[in-house]
Amino acid sequence: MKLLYQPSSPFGRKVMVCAIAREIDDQIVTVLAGGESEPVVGVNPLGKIPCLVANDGTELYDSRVICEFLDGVGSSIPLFPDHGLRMRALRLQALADGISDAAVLRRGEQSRPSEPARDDVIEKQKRKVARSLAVLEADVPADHLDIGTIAVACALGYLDLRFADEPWRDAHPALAAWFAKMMERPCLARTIP
Ligand SMILES: N[C@@H](CCC(=O)N[C@@H](CS)C(=O)NCC(=O)O)C(=O)O
Repeated sequence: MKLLYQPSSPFGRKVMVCAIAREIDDQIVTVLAGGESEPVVGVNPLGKIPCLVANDGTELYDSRVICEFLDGVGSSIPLFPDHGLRMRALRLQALADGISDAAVLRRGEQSRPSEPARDDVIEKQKRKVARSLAVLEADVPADHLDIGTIAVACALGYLDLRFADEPWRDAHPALAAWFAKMMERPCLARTIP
C-alpha cells in the first residue's frame, strides 16, 4: 500500500497511528506529498492528503475512509468498535477532526497578511477549538485506543506543533493528563511530528 501524506498533518498522522496500532505499518510505503501536488490530485480531486493506494490499485482519500479501510487489513484488535461504542468513537473522531480542520484552516489564514475578513475567519476557528477543548475537558475520553481517542491525540498534537505559544494544558488539566498518558503509547510516541 502507498500512503501519500505529510507527517505534520494531523490527518496523515492519524492514518499512521492506526497502521502502527494495528501492526500493519510495515505494509505501507509512505510518500511525502503536498495537498495540491500532482500525485495527490491524481488520486484525490479535492487535492488533500492523506491518500492511500491499496495493493489492488484502489484509491482512497480522507483519513476517515483510509482508517476504516486499514481496520479491515490484518487481524489485530479493531480500532472501529462495534455497536454501542461505535457511535461514541465516531462522534469523538468527528469532534477531533473538526479541531484539526479549524487549526489547519487558521494556520493557513494566519500565514497571509491581516485583513478584517481574514481576522474574522481566524477568530471563528479559535472559538471552534476553544469550545471543543472545553467539551473534551468536561468529558475526558477513555484511556483505550480507538479511532476517536487516536483522532483526539492527533488533534492535540497538532495544536502543540503549530500553536505552541498558546498553551492549552493549564485550562484543561484533565485533558492534559489524559493526553500525556496516551502519548506513552508507541503508536503515538513514534509519530510525533
Ligand atoms: N477530511 C480530510 C482533511 C484532510 C486535510 O485537510 N488535509 C490537509 C493537510 S492537513 C490538506 O491536504 N490541505 C491541502 C489543501 O486543502 O489544499 C481528511 O480527514 O483526510
